[in-house]
Amino acid sequence: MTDLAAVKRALTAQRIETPSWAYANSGTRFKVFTQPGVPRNPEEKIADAATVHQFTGVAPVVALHIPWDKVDDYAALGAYARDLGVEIGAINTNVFQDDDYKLGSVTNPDAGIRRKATDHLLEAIDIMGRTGSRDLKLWFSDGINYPGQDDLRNRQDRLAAALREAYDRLTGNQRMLLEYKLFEPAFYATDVPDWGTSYAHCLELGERATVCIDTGHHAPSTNIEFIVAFLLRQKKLGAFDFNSRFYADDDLMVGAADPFQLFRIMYEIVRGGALDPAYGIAFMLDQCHNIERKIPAIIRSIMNVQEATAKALLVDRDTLTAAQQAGDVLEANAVFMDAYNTDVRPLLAEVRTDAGLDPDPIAAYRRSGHDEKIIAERVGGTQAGWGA
Ligand code: LRH
Ligand code: MN
Repeated sequence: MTDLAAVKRALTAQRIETPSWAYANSGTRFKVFTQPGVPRNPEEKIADAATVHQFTGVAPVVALHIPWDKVDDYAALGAYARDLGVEIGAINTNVFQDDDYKLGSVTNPDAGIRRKATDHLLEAIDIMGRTGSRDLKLWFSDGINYPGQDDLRNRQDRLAAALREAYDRLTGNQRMLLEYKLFEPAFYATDVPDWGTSYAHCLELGERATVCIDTGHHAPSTNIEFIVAFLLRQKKLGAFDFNSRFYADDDLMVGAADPFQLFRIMYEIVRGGALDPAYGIAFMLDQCHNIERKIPAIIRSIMNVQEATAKALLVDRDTLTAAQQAGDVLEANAVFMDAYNTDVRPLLAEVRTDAGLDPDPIAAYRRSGHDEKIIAERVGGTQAGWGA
């Protein structure tokens, strides 16, 4: 029988990290549609993250992206965030927007360009020391567009050398999250294309290096929950970049395109004993709200993760295990689907009420008039986006 009090405690303790860049303008190569009220600086992005935490109670950490969130005083930015009730989380590097990185950053054939890219990784580690962040999050757009364009093996050697130099610079509780992505912007071979490549580099580096799974970075119909189960068993899963997609790296609200997949992923997390923040997995969102209002979209995304998590926690594990042991295929699947088909919204409303929050964060946010307030206040200046 499922212990409902334990389920509620786990949901109350859940922690989701929101990305500073999701509060800013974003788009596609076709168009970036700007919106009124968008932040103009890292402080306003952090203020929006604090607003999301105020209405959800489970998002006290905001990830930064450098140089999009470049400031003169990162320690002061950390203090500013704490004053608003949030912590600065992962520091994301950016070696994908500089002209020098056309043929690669840390994998570039040119040693001088590799040096420049590696120095950026080291700069991010220095920033972590000032913000008190644990996570260095690395994603490399590095890759090639045509067979023969460069040597696949040499590029891996160059990548390994840069990762090693950054890894050896980590101190204290700092760790490295190595994100993979099948393609885009490279369209023939990406240097960290899949979980296996990230995992192999992390093994080579050491225990501080773990894999980051971005749910939008796989070939269609990839069984992501298998990757989760496998990496948990190897103690090499460090983080998620949650979003959802119908086609490629669409970066839509997590759970919007495939709530069943999100449930299956969260079930492997629960089954692996990895939901508790103490386990150390960073559950981050990595999304782009190109046409929808950004703060309510992130609140909705967090609610989607909470709903998938609540359903995963409600799986009757004893009955499931008994059916699995008995080889009772239909019963095992039925037990699993019972949890998925459970309406957990009343349970989550209770959890929020117990935490002193409005049971419906979206309705509460709308009633608050906060969107209208930031639209009225944030006039002038330059809106933040994916530009530096
Ligand atoms: C790459 C990615 C990566 C970030 C960027 C904003 O597609 O998922 O995690 O650096 O988006
Ligand atoms: Mn990502």
